Amino acid sequence: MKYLNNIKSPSDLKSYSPEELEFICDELRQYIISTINEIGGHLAPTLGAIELTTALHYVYNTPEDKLIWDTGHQAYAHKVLTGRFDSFKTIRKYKGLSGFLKRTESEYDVFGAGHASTSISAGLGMACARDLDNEKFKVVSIIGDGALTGGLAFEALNNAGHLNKQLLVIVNDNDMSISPNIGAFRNYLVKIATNKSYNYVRGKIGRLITRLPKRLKFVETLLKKIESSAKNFFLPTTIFEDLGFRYFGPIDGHNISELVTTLENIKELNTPVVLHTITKKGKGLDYAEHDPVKYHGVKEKKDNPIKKNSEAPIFQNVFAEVSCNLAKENKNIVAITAAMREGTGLVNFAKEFPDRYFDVGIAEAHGVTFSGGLAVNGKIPIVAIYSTFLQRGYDQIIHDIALQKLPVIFCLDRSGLVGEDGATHHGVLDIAYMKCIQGMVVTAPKDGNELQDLLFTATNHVDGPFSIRYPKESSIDFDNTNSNIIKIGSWEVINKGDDILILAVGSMVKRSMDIVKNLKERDIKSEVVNCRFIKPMDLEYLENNCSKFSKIVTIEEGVLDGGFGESIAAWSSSKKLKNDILNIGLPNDFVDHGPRNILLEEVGLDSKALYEKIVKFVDR
Ligand SMILES: Cc1ncc(C[n+]2csc(CCOP(=O)(O)OP(=O)(O)O)c2C)c(N)n1
Repeated sequence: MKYLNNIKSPSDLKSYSPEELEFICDELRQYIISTINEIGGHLAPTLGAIELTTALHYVYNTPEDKLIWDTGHQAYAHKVLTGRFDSFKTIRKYKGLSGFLKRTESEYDVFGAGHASTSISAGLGMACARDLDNEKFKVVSIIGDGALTGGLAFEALNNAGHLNKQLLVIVNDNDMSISPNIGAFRNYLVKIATNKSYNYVRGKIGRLITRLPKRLKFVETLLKKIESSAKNFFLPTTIFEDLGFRYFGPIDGHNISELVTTLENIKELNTPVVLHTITKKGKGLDYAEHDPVKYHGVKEKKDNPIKKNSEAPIFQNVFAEVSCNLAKENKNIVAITAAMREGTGLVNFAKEFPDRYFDVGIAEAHGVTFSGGLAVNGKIPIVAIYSTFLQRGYDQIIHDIALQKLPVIFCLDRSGLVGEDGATHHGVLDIAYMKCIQGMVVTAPKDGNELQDLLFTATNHVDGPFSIRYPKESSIDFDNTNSNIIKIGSWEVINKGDDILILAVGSMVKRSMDIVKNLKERDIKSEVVNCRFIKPMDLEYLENNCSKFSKIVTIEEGVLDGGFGESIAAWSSSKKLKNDILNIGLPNDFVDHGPRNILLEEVGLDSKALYEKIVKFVDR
């Protein structure tokens, strides 16, 4: 790598001429493609942002000037250019670089990211702090058209237009979210980007400028003025201008010299500015350009499919099949996703029931309240959102759904530790945040068959909201036979024993069963209960059985504070029982990234660690 080897920080970039930046972009592209194809990670988003990243670090004086990336999945080139060229091979690996932005990783990652739509708010905050301190650095927030569908981004635009600070917002518009971007705002961006007359004039002028001999350089200014007038004529004003921003663009986000010139021209503007860049997701890699959905992220080459040890499909595939089956039987069932059609397993639902499928954009909060509206009018909404992203819709779950006892079904995908996406994406809070909501039924299936039954039960539950959490891993058992209604609040004893009581939740049921034999060999006979209802709990079982056991263990894949174990401890204490209770769960701390099985080992939730903890507990 002729160039990259010598770029240890963005200041090294500045020693090159604008013409050489193209070669640097080529190397970046080559390096990122070959590395990520080998080790896995987000691919297409970064390829679309290579020129933009290079131009930004070339023109701005980072890290004094602040570049704030939205979501962070497109910031791989930023990592490589900011001193992480060598460690780039460790991205998303255990103890390696994060796949998103992380302040503790680099001074160039000025604001952490992982969830979408945050960059304008964060940038505006920095701009205000700067002005309060009379500092002079520049603030640039980079946001994708997908992330721009999030309400938070609109709130920030509204606030920024009013505060009137220097803040450059770059819209990285590739017309894609993970799946094709949707929504009226997306249509609006397309309209600007594809205005035929303006683009015709722009193209002509652009070509003229590139052919101008050096001695006629002064004509360039004139031509640019003509272009600007053409823009005003064909695209009278944009919504951004109406909101108080100056708007520049649309410009070609892969034309590095145009990017550099434009950024240099607008750098000193002391107002809110939007620069609209048109990019291609997957740029420079044929197959990624043609199928950006598939190549949004790629797996590690040597990665084994999750099905390896089991013929059972992953929970997401069970959800995909069961939701379609239920929808065939019940015309009132509708499905809602917040821009995660593929991840949550709603691709077939969208195909089979296009009128009953709603992708609301990266707008979890809206998605929840929207489902409330559907429920009020007799629909049965299945809201499929990752546990971590549903945090965005928390007030809506309480105020719009639970308070009105609306029968909305929340399917909390990726609950527990997600693996390589790391701390921003682990779904470790949902037991705690759902459990405390009045009237919310909170469940976790032990396997695919139980997911099917819980979903069926949920579609028949009319008294209020119902939530189901499941991780991304094998569903252990799924034979797609008939669905059964499970009595609300009923647990299932799956192993009888009289020495110790193990109350296990969801993903921890199988892991508890895995150690029953080993415990028995040590003469510890364990009763294992599948606590599929985290709330309401099976009070009948607890009343009839708890006093028989002097030692109780609870196991859950969620943080201990506010978790299921606390419910058991509180119940036991309310009954003045004297059992010794061991709560096993996730630490009340942020867990980094790495393969899910390694992280489970690290936090002591693999079978071996569970066995050791329980033996120690019994022996003490
Ligand atoms: C709050 C939230 N919801 C969902 C996601 C999952 N997600 C990651 S990237 C992405 C698409 C972002 O699209 P865009 O901003 O246009 O970036 P692109 O990938 O097209 O470069 C989504 C939905 C997320 N990171 N955060």
